[in-house]
Amino acid sequence: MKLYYKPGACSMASHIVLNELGVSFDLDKTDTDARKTEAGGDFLKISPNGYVPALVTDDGDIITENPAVLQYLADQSPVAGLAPPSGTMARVRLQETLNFLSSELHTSFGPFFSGVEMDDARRKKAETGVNRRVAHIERILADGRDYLMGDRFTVADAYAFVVLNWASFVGINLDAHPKTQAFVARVAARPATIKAMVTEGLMERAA
Ligand SMILES: N[C@@H](CCC(=O)N[C@@H](CS)C(=O)NCC(=O)O)C(=O)O
Repeated sequence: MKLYYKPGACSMASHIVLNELGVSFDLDKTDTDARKTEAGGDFLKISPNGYVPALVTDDGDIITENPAVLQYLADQSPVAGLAPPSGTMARVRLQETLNFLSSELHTSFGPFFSGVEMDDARRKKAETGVNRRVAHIERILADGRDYLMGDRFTVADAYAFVVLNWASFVGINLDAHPKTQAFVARVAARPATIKAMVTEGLMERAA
């Protein structure tokens, strides 16, 4: 398998999951602005919309869109338990959560990465949008669970971690969401997450 990624972008969720699974895979760093991959390929031939993640399977299929890529990866090693079995209500709940992460939480960060300067009023509105979505994460975690779907880490946690981690990057304070902050720290401490962050150049290798 080969994952096309951009350091720190949402593709890092799939990178974390690949590490969690312990499978072998290749990475190709992508410049989404230049539409080029590090290996010299035309990224639009891989991902016609020009965004990461894009996963090329061992059979040569190309999968895009975070919820699809993440569930495909989880289904490669069901014993790892990174997604409940298809056809169960637990799987529907995972899909519900992945869609929330993709269409609501992830999208709410859009204004911060649009490249368009925001005045104070616009920034405040964008921050309110993020906080409203993070409040939903906080509600999910309110019963004391460690991870979004319960006591077990799933692909949804990898995705949520990557997006929530952008908050500090763009200067959004999450102090109003203490359970979410603890969740971010919990996922950050997982060896698979540390390995992905080191590989993507977001942190120094631990001594
Ligand atoms: N709907 C897509 C969105 C993916 C996305 O927003 N990718 C961003 C990085 S987080 C990207 O590659 N942006 C570059 C661009 O759009 O040119 C998904 O869920 O996979």
